[in-house]
Amino acid sequence: MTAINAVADLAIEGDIAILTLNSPPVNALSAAVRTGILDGVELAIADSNVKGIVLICAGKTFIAGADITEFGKPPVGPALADVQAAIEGSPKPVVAAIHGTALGGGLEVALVCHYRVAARSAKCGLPEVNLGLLPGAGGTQRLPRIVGPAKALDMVTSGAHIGAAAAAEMGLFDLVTDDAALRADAIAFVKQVNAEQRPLRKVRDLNEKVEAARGKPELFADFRRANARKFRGFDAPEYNIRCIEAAVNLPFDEGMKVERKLFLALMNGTQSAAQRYYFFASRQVWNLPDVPADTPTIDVKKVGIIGAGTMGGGIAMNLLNAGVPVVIVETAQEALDRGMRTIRANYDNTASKGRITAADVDKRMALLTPTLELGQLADADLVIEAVYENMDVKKDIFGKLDKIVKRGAILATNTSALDVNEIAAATSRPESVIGLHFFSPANVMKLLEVVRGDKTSKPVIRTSMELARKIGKIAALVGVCPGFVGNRMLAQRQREAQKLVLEGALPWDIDRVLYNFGFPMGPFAMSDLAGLDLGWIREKSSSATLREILCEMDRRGQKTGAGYYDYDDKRNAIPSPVVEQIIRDFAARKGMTSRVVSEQEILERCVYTMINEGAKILEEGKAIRASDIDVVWVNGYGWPVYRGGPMFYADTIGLDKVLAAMKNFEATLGADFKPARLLEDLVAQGRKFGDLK
Ligand code: 3H9
Repeated sequence: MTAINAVADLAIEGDIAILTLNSPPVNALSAAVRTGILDGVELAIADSNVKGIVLICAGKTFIAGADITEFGKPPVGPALADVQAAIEGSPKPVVAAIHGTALGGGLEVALVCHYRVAARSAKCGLPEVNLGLLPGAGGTQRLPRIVGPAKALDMVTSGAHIGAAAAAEMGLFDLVTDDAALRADAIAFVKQVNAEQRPLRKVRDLNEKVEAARGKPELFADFRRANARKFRGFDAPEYNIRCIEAAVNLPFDEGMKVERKLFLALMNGTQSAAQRYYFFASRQVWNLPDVPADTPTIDVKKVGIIGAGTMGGGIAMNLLNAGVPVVIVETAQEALDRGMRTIRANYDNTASKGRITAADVDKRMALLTPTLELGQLADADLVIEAVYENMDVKKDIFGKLDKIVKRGAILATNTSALDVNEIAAATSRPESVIGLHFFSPANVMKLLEVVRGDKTSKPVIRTSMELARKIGKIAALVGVCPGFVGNRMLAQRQREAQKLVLEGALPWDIDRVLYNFGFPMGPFAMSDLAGLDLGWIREKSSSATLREILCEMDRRGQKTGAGYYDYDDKRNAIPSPVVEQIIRDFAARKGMTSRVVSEQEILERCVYTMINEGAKILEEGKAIRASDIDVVWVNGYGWPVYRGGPMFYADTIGLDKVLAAMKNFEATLGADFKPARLLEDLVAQGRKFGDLK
């Protein structure tokens, strides 16, 4: 065996050279890996005893793509295109032996090999779109030549990982084999290619499928139309589509030029910078400086959930999906039955769409035990309280749990804003108490805020984070403060939205600005969806706010056919002249004179105040890092990932600009805009949120 460099070695077995890459964690195409491949292939080609080459990887995966950490830095080492040219132009057959995930540049390297053999558990895909990019190493030109333009469009714009069997069916893999036999079967495959004198197939020369689609622009027009909603605001999907169009309409080398040009345009843009940042942010969030990964954890074999309402039921489903037995507790049989029926109906609905089988539904329901007895939670390892937001009720429940549940179990509250320390103080074991703030609908939303109380123990924190990962959530560890990270920042936006309406902007003006910014909907459309009467009590309502007035008129949101907006029978929102008049009258009563509010003012007041609050959260140590705040916003509140998150966005536009605007607003509109100390300090030091360690 010859070591090519630190990450590649070449073994000659009989007349076959086996080039093995070993660059943990994911064999990304760093300069060293590119050098290793290039030198290894050249050495094998130069060796007259070698008749064929197998390219294989050590560790958990085949090449998972370009090395994202190299992006934006000056290029070093050989260009990937030169590495690929050496493989594709090799006079001896090169076979890729694929296990784990062949993604992005990894699949593009496999596509210049003459053949591909894959382990049964392997997957492949071109996920560049999720980084705001497109496959920039020939992927957009070679993929449609194998799978056809229609499937290629799906793959490059979704970034989906395709299983080995499906990939083989599409022609991407030439042989699928048992995982343990991959190396041996890949070697056998090259020998067979030689024995049968099969051609050294170059994907670039396969023109049949792209030519068949030529002169059919409707393929692309239809695809764009069908996905317009999904792609809204993102640059990368459109650029990916243009590349597939180029593959169909232009000769290979011309198509490659289009791909290069569009790849560089994306790479140099702010969207990809934001999405690449988010990729690392979403991994960083699991890193807890004072609660390392080797902190002992508690084995969670049985979970109790208090409350079978929407929240409790949704939380239960997360656990059942992961195979964790759940006991769900209610105070009345009727509520318990209703909760059970809802869970069952949700599962049946998923099964009817073919996403799970009827057997899956039965298996999950069998793990769920309904009860009216709190005593049934005595041996639970984790109890999650999910009743309505009332401190006295929660304290009462935690006091009872303290007496019932075994020592060492985790006692969690799903509160979205209340003081976890106060709840913990209702027990004799505050170290076991933590907040697990699920977002609604809890079985769908990815985010979990794990709220650490002053006394929460490290094993309880670590266990909560691990459990979050197990049930497929993305968790951010936050500290106790009103609304924690997400709702605390949201409150700023809500307050400004309400104030802006009294100053002269209409709900739909504000919604439009935030929608165009990239949110799925604005605050007023959101209120209509959630129901304006959340927390509204008719007896106490005194027309004191717009919301009260609307609720009193039975305009309680989409469910009553009217809220801030009117709704037609297809639930399309229509700006309401009635509401406009109500607003004008209400503002007049408050002595406000209406003025024209610019779109820029709407955006700045709604978003900069959130950023400012984020700065305060960091200042107070309620979030570990600025990027954790961004993870919360992308996953919990629909912040457009192509803008990274509020803190990254602030860094992108410039903290000095945010500070200047806050100061201006403070001078005219008062203390709501007082800049955070951290914001002032960073600007004074010429630093960004991203520079904070
Ligand atoms: C591309 O290929 C462009 C080309 O078309 C054109 C070029 C000209 N680079 O996710 P994990 C790190 S764009 C650098 O936790 P898993 C990751 O940060 C690329 N680092 O593991 C983490 O580090 P740490 C297209 C990378 O098992 C560690 O590896 N490819 C890269 O849950 C483990 O990662 C992609 O977009 C990378 N490419 O999932 C694939 N990938 O331990 C991106 C990972 O310090 N990667 N790291 O936190 C993935 O989707 C997942 O990592 C994968 C493994 C599925 C591979």
